[in-house]
Amino acid sequence: MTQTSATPDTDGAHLVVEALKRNGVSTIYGLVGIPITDLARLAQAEGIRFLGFRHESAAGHAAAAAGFLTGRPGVCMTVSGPGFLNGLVALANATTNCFPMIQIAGSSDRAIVDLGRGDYEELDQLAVAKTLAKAAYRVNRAADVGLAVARAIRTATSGRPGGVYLDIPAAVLSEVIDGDVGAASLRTVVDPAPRQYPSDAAVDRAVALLSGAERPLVVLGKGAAYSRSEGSIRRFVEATGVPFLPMSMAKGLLPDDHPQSVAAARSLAMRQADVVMLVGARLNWLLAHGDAPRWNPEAQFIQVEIDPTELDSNQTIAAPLVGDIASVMEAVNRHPGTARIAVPPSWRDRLAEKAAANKAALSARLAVDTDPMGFYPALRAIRDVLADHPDVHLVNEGANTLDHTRNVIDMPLPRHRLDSGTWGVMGVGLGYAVAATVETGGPVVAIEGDSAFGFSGMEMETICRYGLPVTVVIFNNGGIYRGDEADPASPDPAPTRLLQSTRYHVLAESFGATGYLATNPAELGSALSAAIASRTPTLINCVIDPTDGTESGHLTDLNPVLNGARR
Ligand code: OXT
Ligand code: ADP
Ligand code: MG
Repeated sequence: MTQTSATPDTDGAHLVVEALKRNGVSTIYGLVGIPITDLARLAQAEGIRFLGFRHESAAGHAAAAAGFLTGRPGVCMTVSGPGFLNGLVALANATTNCFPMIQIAGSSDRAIVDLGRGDYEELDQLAVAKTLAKAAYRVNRAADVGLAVARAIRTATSGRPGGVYLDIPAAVLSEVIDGDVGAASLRTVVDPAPRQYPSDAAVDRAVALLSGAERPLVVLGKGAAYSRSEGSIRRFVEATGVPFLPMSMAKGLLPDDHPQSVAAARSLAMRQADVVMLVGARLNWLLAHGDAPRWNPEAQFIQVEIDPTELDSNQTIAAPLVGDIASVMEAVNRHPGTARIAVPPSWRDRLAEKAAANKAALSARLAVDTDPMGFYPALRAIRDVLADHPDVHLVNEGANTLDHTRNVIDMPLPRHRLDSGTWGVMGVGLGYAVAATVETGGPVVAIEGDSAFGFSGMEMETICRYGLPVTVVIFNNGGIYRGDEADPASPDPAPTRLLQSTRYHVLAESFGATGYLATNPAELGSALSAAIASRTPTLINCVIDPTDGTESGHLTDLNPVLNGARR
């Protein structure tokens, strides 16, 4: 192309980097190859940090976690075809969890793909992504890169956050255009997630409902954590005295040891509450869809939610509060009727009594040492160490490993717990861990079932390559759920079995991490203390009694039991 201006020509790849930088993207999580290798090099040369992973799922999960932790879309970059598909699990998971994320993938020659002529890594990526992401866009001209990046950022962040796919054909990355035209095409998104205020009538209705409640309950979900409105939520909860129940990733939004937390009286609170205010939490499977008998069939629901189509998806919402949580909670706090909301002492006392009984029962279980070590004594050791490190971000996946850890380890700070989330998905662990430290600079402890670890375990090398302060604790019970299942009818191991003899700590040492083997709480506690203090990559292979686990953890009821399947 002939030069028509004083500014040198540019190309699609340079414009992608410029567009991202202009919109504050400072990190890309990805995995290079045709056609994005130079794009990644360029990004790094231009000051965007490029973190290279071993598998696109992990890179994508890292981008999703970055989105949750920062409120700005995390960016994942993948190659075409299979690399794109590997990343898509994370993009779909981000969408399901309402985390803002953008997956940028290079793609093959449209003219060849669209006629099915068999291009390198041929796949109609846009069509596939459309079914799984919040939105999917393709850039067909270099001059549209600025618009496309802006649109992706706006879509990922505004309203209900989610995953956006951006398809950039190789030909667009290398398309040369006039420098002035390119520069003029770039955009900066203004106010990517504008505030959305609730109507006065909606606030009146909700406050009136709460004022008449005899057994009110607030349920805090990860939407509340994402919205960073812990200040206004705390003011509301403390001014009214309403008990609150944190969902898993909302733990720490208000500290778990807050006197109004009823996490330890979950079933009772759900079964008896008469007015339930959902704040950034959906009435999905994790809340038994709001159905009896887990819930009081007479309960009336208030829902603070940014997406109006979520309302009534399970139960009738008697008082919708549509808006962003920060704006809604500020409006509720300002309402004169809020000062009149009162919680009958009998309701508080009943919940407190149940919580105390459950806590006493849990303490008793935690106190018993077993040989081999069970989940509870192991978690006691971890709990005692983490109590001195409130700044640690805790990543957690598995089944029993997930459920026990969630209930034993209190979170003191908001957005410090990242876990399997709405899909109950395995494989988020090491990607989430990388993002948690990259985005915050703080130390991370990832508590992983041995099966869960396997999904992203190779990212231990990534953690070592970048020298990240991540400690991975593997609860190695030799299996999916437990490690003692035998199948007398087959010479092969049972489908749930894994090799408990695996020396995960030695595997980690081969990447340059410090490895520990822990077989009792004392070894585990001292290894974890040393690991956190060292701020270097560490893996603790924590050997757990193979008989100490239940099928699917706390989800035993969801398993169809088939005749003849279990011996
Ligand atoms: O109120 P009551 O009396 O009822 O008591 C409750 C609380 O009040 C009380 N509690 C407390 N008491 C005292 N103190 C404190 N602090 C306290 N806190 C709470 O405790 C009880 C119980 O509380 P809980 O747990 O909150 O309540 P409940 O009613 O049980 O909770 C319901 C749920 C649904 C909200 C909760 O259980 C929850 O959040 N669950 C999430 C579960 C989940 O997502 N699980 C992961 C999926 S399982 C399965 O799918 C797995 N796979 C298949 C697979 C997946 N997922 N993904 C992919 C990509 N491929 C395959 C696999 C492969 S798990 C898995 C690997 C498993 O093996 P691992 O080796 O990794 O792990 P191990 O199992 O450890 O071996
Ligand atoms: P949990 O699993 O913790 O119960 P969910 O993921 O089910 O939480 O629910 C989170 C909800 O929060 C989603 O419905 C989402 O639309 C909503 N949400 C996310 N961000 C905001 C926000 N800023 N304001 C209002 N609602 C939000
Ligand atoms: Mg296991």
